Amino acid sequence: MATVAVYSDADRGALHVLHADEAYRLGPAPAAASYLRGDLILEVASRCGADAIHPGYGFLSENADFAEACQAVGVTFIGPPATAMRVLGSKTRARQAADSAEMPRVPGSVRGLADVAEAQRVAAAIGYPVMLKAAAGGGGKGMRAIAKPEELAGAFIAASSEAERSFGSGEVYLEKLIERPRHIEIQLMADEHGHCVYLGERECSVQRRHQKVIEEAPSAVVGEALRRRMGEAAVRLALSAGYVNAGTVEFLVDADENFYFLEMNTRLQVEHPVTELVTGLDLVHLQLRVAMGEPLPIRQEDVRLRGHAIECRIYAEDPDNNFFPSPGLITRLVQPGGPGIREDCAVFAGWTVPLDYDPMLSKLVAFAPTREMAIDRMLRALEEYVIGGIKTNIALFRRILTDTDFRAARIDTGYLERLLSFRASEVGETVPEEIVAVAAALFAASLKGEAGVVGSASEESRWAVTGFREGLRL
Ligand code: MV4
Repeated sequence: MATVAVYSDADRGALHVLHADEAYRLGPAPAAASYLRGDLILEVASRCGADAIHPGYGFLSENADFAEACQAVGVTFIGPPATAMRVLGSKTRARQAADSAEMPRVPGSVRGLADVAEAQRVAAAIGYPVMLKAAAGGGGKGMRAIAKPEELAGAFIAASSEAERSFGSGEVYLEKLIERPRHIEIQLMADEHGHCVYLGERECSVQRRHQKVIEEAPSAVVGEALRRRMGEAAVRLALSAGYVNAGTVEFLVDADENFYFLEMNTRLQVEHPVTELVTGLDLVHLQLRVAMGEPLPIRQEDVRLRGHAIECRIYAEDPDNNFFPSPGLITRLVQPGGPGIREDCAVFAGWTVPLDYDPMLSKLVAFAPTREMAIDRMLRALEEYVIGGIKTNIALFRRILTDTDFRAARIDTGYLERLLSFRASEVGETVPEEIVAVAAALFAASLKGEAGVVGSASEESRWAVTGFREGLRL
């Protein structure tokens, strides 16, 4: 199949443009003037005679209006029908759909709350702590945890006005708060002929501020029976919503292995490679076949999971500076490879990472027979990886993958924030004890200004001694 890329001014020299058979400019760097302009994208489609548009996993990928606009001009949108996107795009409507599909969901309301009084009644009925969520929200935006009744009225007003401002709809609803949940999701693929299969789960609990950092398949806590129950429930929901193409059903799983429907993502997701590795399927290829109207080439009993896959999302960001984005010129790039390593990389040496978009550089994926071996393979690959010129989060993965709790799969959605707040472990892990001892002795001596050690420096230059002390602080 011939491919056509679209690009913004910031992406003129990007890798996807280089790989495509043809490429067309959309507009200036800001997404609102380029990648979010559905009208311009459809203009390009008509100019080059494209049969179909793959929306990727950001920008317009979950935009029902864009899917409809494609349909209207006879271009296939590689994704679900706009109607299914609309039902599942509203959290409250999705919760109603979950009920008709007999899918377990978090207890709470299934439609928007009219006022504070109704919120009080619902919260009292389900019991505190509770969570207020925006019906049009996602990724944690417009979400509020509420521990006791006194906090509810203020939170209700704040959450609904935040939702109104962010999403153009102030509709909010209530859920019971699930404590220390895991985030586990089921990958689905449905065709236009009423067939739908589930392709196992992904464990996505290692997150920071609602951004996934590591994903793996399978989850260490999902056995065959739980997988079947979650998978069959996800398929029921998809079929009842008239869903077609790739989709993902998100669940919260509590410590007792109860699972609760959270929401459905109506697109292919960033982390789909881990599912491809454990199922041996090419999900984008399946998306194309389904979009061409073909029946799924596999039945549920053909889906076999093998081995373990783990993905690290490599970002241009500085873990030592609050994960601040670190765009700029990549001066050097040494990419890992070898047995069991897959890298889906978007950059090259000489490329300048623009500050206009999410600074994800690459997805590094390790595959091995067991979780233990996949983690070790990933550690080996991370050690080979060199990205020069910009700050990246590569070192953070070393910390996670060598952490005792992670290796024992003792993770939940709060795991990474807890690890990051415990900074002392970092120094002990990377600096040998002898060096710490020598540094401490020198530092103590410098404070006292003892004979010969650093006393002379302090008299000569305050800058020198300050620099020296900073250095000793590691
Ligand atoms: C929850 C929850 C606990 N209880 N709902 C955050 C993003 C949004 N999609 C749903 N989220 C949550 N909903 C109830 N009733 C905890 C979270 C949550 C979370 C969920 C998935 C992945 C990471 C998370 C991090 C913090 C909170």
